[in-house]
Amino acid sequence: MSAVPHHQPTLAETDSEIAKLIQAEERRQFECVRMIASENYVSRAVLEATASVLTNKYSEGYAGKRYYQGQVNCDAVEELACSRIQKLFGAEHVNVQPYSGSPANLAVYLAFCKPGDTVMGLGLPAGGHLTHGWSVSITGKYFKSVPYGVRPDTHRIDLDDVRKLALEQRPRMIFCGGTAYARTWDFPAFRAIADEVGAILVADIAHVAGLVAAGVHPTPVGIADVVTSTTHKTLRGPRGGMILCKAQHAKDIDRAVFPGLQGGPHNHTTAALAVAAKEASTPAFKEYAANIVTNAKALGEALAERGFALITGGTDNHLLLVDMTPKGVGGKPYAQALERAGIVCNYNSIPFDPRKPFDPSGVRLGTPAITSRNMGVSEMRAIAGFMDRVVTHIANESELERLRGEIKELCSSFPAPGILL
Ligand code: DSN
Repeated sequence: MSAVPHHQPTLAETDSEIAKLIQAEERRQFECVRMIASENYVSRAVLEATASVLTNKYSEGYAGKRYYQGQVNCDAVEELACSRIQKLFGAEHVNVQPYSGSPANLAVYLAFCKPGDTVMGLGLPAGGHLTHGWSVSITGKYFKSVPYGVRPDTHRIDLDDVRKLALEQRPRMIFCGGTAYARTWDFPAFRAIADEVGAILVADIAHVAGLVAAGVHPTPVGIADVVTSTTHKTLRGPRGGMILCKAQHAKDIDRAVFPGLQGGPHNHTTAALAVAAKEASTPAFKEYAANIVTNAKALGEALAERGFALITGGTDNHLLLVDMTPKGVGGKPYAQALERAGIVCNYNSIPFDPRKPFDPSGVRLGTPAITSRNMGVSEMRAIAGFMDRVVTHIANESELERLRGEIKELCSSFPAPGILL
């Protein structure tokens, strides 16, 4: 008798409900213009690694120093992922085990801070991340957080203000990086401020990691003490996190991730990250990253021509933050109408937003996913036109339905990585 059953039921046979939902999601991702700035399409190769038997294995510890036997393949996978990421970013040390960006950031707090220590990061309403010390996050509850903001006139970070705050507050740690900031981060300037007050400098490059890898955004590696990131945004890998640091911090970071914060790493994700790092080291990826920025600028210009108010007046990276107030509509109803027309983005607070976070003034747009479909400048102009028509016809469901058809038609000409429709 064979140990292997002749027929192993497929997902559709085992669980048709979930299979149908996955299929429907695949279709949605194919038929929509996806402009959530943190999302992307991973390659078929990354999807394959993510769906592999590596998910079956526990591997607490690090390569060569595990707590369970049977690591011959998982050690090699993690070593490959680390060495590829290390090379891609020029980092002295890499930890690829964080489950995502928030745990990566928490591990950094654990490595360097004690509860009650003062930390500084860009405030959430100004475009920072929850884990940079925002009040509702554990990082704002267990630490004394003194967020910096952006200037009321330009909506850009004012480094003189950051320095002044740092000199007053003497933080243990300063975060730079954000989720809704469309301008280049001046890492050397943050380094100088951190040095002046003796703070650890952490650069969270989750949003721009792919741009950094491709040399399209300046790198903080070698400047910040620690660099954290997700792996699934512009870097176009699986959902996960990573920490890059100077060699002198390697032990503290590794101990903070495991056993400090996490148990076994997700080996399937590690393998998929290794694949993504290999993809990101190619000339094609460099071109892709440059195109993300070209597209974001083109989309911004086309929107501005149509009277959309761009926070900071435009973008240096992959995202745009748009204040919908001059168009007479809130960010949330606009994002909802866009979705009905087949354009998916998120409503977002703008700096000094008079409205509440759950019903804010803005929308955030990003070009990483549509650029992965090889859409270019002429499609950006077409999308700006669609977005304008959605504002004009926001209460006209039949016009939104018509637009949905046009957007579906546009998408049908642009294959999406990982989707075989
Ligand atoms: N949720 C991510 C984003 O959309 O920017 C940040 O964690």
